[in-house]
Amino acid sequence: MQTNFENKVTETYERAFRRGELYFVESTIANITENDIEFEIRFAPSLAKKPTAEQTEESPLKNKVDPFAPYNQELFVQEFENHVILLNKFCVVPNHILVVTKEYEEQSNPLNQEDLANMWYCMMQTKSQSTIAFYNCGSLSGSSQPHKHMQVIPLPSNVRFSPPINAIIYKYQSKIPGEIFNFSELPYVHYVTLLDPQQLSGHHGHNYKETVSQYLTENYLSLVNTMAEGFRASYNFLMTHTWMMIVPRRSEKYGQISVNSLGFAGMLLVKSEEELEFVKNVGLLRVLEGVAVSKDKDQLIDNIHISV
Ligand code: B4P
Repeated sequence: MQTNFENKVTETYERAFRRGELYFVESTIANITENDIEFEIRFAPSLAKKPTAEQTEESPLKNKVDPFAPYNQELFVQEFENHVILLNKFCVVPNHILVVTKEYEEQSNPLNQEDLANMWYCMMQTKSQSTIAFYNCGSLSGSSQPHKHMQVIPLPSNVRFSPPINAIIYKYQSKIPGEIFNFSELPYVHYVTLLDPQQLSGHHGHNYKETVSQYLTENYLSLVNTMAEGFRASYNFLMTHTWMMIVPRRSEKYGQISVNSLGFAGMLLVKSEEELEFVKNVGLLRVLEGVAVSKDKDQLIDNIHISV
């Protein structure tokens, strides 16, 4: 059964779509398996026509309009004290939502307790499907809008490992919640922590939102603080019901392929046949390693040296 929140999201989505205020972008999925992970490559050719941030910067519209202030009322779902929940105007997956700050804040700012509380709220209120929340932080993280926004997308429930990166999580179930570790299967620097189901269950006092968001914030900050200081300006943050991950970035693209947080969940988006072939030939992990920081010691030392 759907929650009131889900009903509101679906109604808003359908109405905005009917009225031409929201675009559902058709895509097909190709799978490629590397290091025991069955990655999903989403091929969405019509997105290639959408102007990129780079193109927009070079165009006469240099002072880009902020799409979130004012936001399109047709995409509005709900408001909180400091955030609004909007539907994503260009979605590849239906009911993709954005948690946007009401006042302008930079997309390179770290998340605060209220950001995490409202991301978690959207995840908890989506009961009929699993979800993943993410934040493309900073200019190299794959973000195209500088106004602070977090995102939550529903995941397919008929797929065994959803998101695909979950295929390796089970090997790390003995890790203690709160402990920071990384997956040996991945060639790039990243930090993961498992979330404690007890801390998230609401058994800790009556102020559920406050205690849970405090717990999420502590875990998020310990991931951020584990990154070398110079990397804290651009990174991807991902959160599911059971884990959080952070991936420092050193470039936005590998070749033509722009990667956002979902790439590190094992879900990569490509916009042309050439990009699809490129990823198949080069290898998906190599693309991800190319935009992140390689675990290769020389590169790591080099990057830390440059960034401090
Ligand atoms: P950002 O954090 O700035 O960047 P992004 O998610 O990587 O999306 P981008 O804009 O770069 O789009 P792309 O073609 O790569 O997020 C900005 C968000 O605001 C986006 O969701 C954007 O669509 C949305 N937006 C822009 N104008 C808006 C407006 N006027 N009102 C409301 N929302 C507005 O990717 C296209 C879409 O596919 C993105 O939504 C992206 O998140 C999503 N996507 C990428 N990989 C995916 C995958 N593997 N599976 C499913 N979806 C995927």
